[in-house]
Amino acid sequence: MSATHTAPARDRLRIAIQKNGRLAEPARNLLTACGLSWRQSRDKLFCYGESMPVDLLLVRDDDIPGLIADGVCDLGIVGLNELDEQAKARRQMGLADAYQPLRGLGFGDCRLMIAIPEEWQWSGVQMLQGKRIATSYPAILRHWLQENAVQAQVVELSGSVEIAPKLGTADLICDLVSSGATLAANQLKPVQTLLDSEAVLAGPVRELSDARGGLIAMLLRRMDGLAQEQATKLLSFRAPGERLDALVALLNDAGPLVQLGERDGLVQAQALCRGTLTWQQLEEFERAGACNVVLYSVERSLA
Ligand code: PRT
Ligand code: ZN
Repeated sequence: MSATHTAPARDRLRIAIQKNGRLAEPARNLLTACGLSWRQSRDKLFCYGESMPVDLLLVRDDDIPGLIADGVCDLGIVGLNELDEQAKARRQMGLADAYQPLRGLGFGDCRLMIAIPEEWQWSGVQMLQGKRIATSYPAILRHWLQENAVQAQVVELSGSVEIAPKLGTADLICDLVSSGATLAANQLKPVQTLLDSEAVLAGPVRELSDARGGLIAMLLRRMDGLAQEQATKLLSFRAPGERLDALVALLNDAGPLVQLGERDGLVQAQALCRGTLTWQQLEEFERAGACNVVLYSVERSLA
């Protein structure tokens, strides 16, 4: 009997995304922007890919890592928090890695944080010694406690973690935070980050060798293209010709400057810029001699 297990080859790719919830719509929008379309409506569990052989499975986010591990789906869009929790739980059970984040997707940002009652003074990790910590992320929390040599009791809850201190079932919590409003409403304050999270595209640990491998490569290329487009801006401005070099030097990662002509002693110029430009950077640009400064979004670029 062979010791190696070979998954049956499939020629259609299957992606698991959240059916309802915070990541459902942005995940679908991202895949649509990558040129995918489906036959079924959004409330169905399975969407058959029309433009490409890429099908969707609409599920609960908690199920996504397991679906990839079992080979039911090839890719998934899920919070790094969920993926990392299940990956660490597998390791703690002695199981091999079964999935990995392939790309950060730039939405669903949040942080997994330790939060303590407002009236406590945070004096560092060691003050957690002997405390009861409520969380829905027991594997990440246990791993972190161990790394910091802290012995604490992990109280595992599937929801409403933030009310545990009030109910007396825990002393403090470890939960996801985005605006911080939920913590404040429960008289808790965030003091320590365990994980910076965002939605990720998760995939198998080994590349797939059948047709699905090519489909994944194409999807990744399109996602990278989209990310680059979103990060590219066109900066347009007017400035005295002798100030142009100094002005371009202020822009990090700007493409070649294009001069569109001169009027009233000022050159009309444009440059493609990668990354974000803050208000402060634009104001500094103006102080250095530029006027009529406008920053445009770029729809498509072959530059
Ligand atoms: O039904 P299903 O199981 O699929 O959905 P779910 O209810 O488990 O997940 P959902 O839709 O709430 O979240 C999906 C993913 O969104 C999470 O796994 C995170 O990756 C990401 N995300 C981003 C968040 C938040 N921000 C967030 N703020 N997930 C949850 N929260 C919760 C948090 O747990 C806390 O209760 O919002 C509250 C805190 O928010 P603030 O703004 O008050 O700090
Ligand atoms: Zn869930």
